[in-house]
Amino acid sequence: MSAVRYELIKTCKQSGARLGRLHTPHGVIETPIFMPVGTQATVKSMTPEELKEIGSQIILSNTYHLYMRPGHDLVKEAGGLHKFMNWDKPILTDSGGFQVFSLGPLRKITEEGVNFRSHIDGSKHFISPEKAMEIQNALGSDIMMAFDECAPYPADRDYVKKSLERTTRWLHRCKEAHKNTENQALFGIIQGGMYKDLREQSAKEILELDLPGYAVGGLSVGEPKDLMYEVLDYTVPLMPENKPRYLMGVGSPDDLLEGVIRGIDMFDCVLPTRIARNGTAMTSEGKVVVRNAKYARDFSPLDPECDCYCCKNYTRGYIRHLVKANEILASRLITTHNLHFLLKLMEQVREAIREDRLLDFKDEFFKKYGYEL
Ligand code: PRF
Ligand code: ZN
Repeated sequence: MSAVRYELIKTCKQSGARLGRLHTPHGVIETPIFMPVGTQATVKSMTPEELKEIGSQIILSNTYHLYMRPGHDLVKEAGGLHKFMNWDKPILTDSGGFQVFSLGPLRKITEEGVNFRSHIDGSKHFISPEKAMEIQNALGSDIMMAFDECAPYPADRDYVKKSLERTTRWLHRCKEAHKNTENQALFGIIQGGMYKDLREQSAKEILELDLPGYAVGGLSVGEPKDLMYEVLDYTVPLMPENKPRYLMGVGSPDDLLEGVIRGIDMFDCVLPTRIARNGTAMTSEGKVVVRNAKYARDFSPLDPECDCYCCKNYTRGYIRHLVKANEILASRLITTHNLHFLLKLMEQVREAIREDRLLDFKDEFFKKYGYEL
């Protein structure tokens, strides 16, 4: 038995969207779902109680960062990541591949794995598929991602082909090295850049391993939005119906809707938490850059339609003051609101799928929200 099981509840009559349930060792997740990012074993500025309060069902954490600091052995000694950070709901860990590749000149890729220097102290390290599994096994996440290479954009066809073939070989090594299949599910990642035939090749190779879930990687790497939607148009239909489909690193409201419509079940992104910390809110009327001078005397809530703790109790003018004064509470309040906004959006999306009106919901949402972010 696999640690994670996807239950398809229904498919939307207006689109490719699916309503489902993901059963994990730490509870059931309603899909489609957005996963807040807790890179360093914390969703920045939020306690687990606060995350639950705004409706987080699952969070994402990062192998690379926890390996660098405090080290996976220490987390294991603490009783695993759930216990270490006091979060008893599901956790998905990314493999470190993507984060290591983001280090740029600090890293070198070989068939064996990736050599890199720490972003913290410059010390030398190596992550291979086997190491990525060892680290994630020690962390004890419910869902572990395969160690892959996310090709940059743009990249020539020849490079992307070699890269996706290496990602397939790495996936075989991940599966072989994965201990603890009873409690942790390994998800494979489809690569292939913006090339249709290469996405088909990657999907075919990756699906052969018969894993409990699959992700689409290599998107939202700087390509135009329409190109990402086009790649999803031909990639998602290649993925199995009876397994969860995860679009990695995507989390703007418009991309979430476009992804769900094409059949994606899971998303993660640092966007809502990152822009919160520089004073930007996602609202039902679009982006509100609350640090702007025009909000100084605006004593209405961040989002008049929102019922989160922040919007029920504080004004734009007050939050702007906190942002300008560099007060910690600004980050906490806007993060609370932004996460609540995206989690509520996904709840509305699930409701719309249930009632076969997701396209109508999307039109209505865009009319108010606009297309920014
Ligand atoms: N691979 C992994 N993590 C990721 C990505 C990927 O391709 C992306 C792509 N946007 C985000 N996070 N392992
Ligand atoms: Zn709010």
